[in-house]
Amino acid sequence: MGFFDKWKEKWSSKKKEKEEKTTIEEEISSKDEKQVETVIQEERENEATSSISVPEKPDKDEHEQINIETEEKEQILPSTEEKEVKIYEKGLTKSRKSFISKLQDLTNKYKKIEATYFDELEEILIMADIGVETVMRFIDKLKKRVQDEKIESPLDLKEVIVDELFIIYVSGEVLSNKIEYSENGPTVLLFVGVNGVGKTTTIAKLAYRMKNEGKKVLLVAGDTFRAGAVMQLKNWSEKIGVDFYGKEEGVDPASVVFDGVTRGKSENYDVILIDTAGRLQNKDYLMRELEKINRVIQGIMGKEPNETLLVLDATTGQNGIAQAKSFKEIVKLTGIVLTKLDGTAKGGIVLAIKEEVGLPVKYIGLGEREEDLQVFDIEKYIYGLFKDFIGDEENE
Ligand SMILES: Nc1nc2c(ncn2[C@@H]2O[C@H](COP(=O)(O)OP(=O)(O)OP(=O)(O)O)[C@@H](O)[C@H]2O)c(=O)[nH]1
Ligand SMILES: [Mg+2]
Repeated sequence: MGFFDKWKEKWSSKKKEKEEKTTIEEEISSKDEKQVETVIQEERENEATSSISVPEKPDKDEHEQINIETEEKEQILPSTEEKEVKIYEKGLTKSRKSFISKLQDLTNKYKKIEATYFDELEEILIMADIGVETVMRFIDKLKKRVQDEKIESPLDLKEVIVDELFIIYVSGEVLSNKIEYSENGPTVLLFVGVNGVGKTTTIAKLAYRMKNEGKKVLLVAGDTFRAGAVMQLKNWSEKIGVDFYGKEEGVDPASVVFDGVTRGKSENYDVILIDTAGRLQNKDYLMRELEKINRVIQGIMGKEPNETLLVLDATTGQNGIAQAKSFKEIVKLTGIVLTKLDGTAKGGIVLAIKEEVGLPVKYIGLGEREEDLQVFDIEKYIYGLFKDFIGDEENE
């Protein structure tokens, strides 16, 4: 019984829909007979009380009705988790159509597992950006399982493949996707990464999420280098309705961060999100700049930023891994934001990051809308990727 069974049960859309329909029908019909009818009947008899008007003193029956309505709504409307699963599914479509359909073709091609099957599997996984070393280890493990468990057909290997890929992510060091919030005073999040990876839009999307959670958010324009970067962040702050602190282009970013974080602290912001310029071309310069920014934050807050998140563009594949390794040498990173997963057909990069960089992926970008920035969840990710590969067909 593998990892996938749990999520197949829970999230498989076909099964889910069927189950939901029956449950709702059953629930409604039983309520129709027992409760809803009575309540509606009584309400009808209750003079002049229309379904929209709010009586001054609601009686017991009306309370009951409200409860029933809420219950039914909860069953009909998708839960937040289901909505998130849909965003994962949609955002991973490209990868599913390419990488996963190749796995499917391979499974169909071989009646029996043989050496060339593994060669082809290896190639597919490497092409999916999983990373050569990880793939090698994975294939060795798979071969051993095939031998130990006497697996003969590629069909029987499907779930083993998914399980083993999942194990790559969850084994060894436990990587938490949780953001470290401060108990007292503002939580400071610093975003770093090379040009164009999606730092500024990630900050905007995250600020939007946090604002909707009721947090008081301040954006600080620490990228004073690129022309238009300050304005871009300011425009975002206006669009999403959060506060902004910035100075003109060319000003020392550490001085902007100093003033911004000072304001954030004195005005009791919950979260301060700091944008930076990612000039990796000049490592020494960038290192000094980020050190200075860190010193400034430490001076005001008495500690380092709660999180220093490296933003990586998933479509750059192994190049992104190289960026992560370089940034790790110059600044203390606490996690990764992996953007544009919707734009890659390779999807395996999350596993390579875990194996080769050793940092947790905290958020992923699955599209350009605000809700497309999702907290990274390995289970939803694996499900979103492999749902067609494992599928329900063998059970139906
Ligand atoms: N499809 C897709 N596009 C994204 C995602 N995240 C960011 N983008 C796009 O990527 C482009 C670059 O984003 P920016 O936020 O400006 O990147 P940046 O890292 O701040 O770039 P610089 O300020 O130049 O260093 C924009 O067009 C974004 O809309 C994502 O998850 N999916
Ligand atoms: Mg930017």
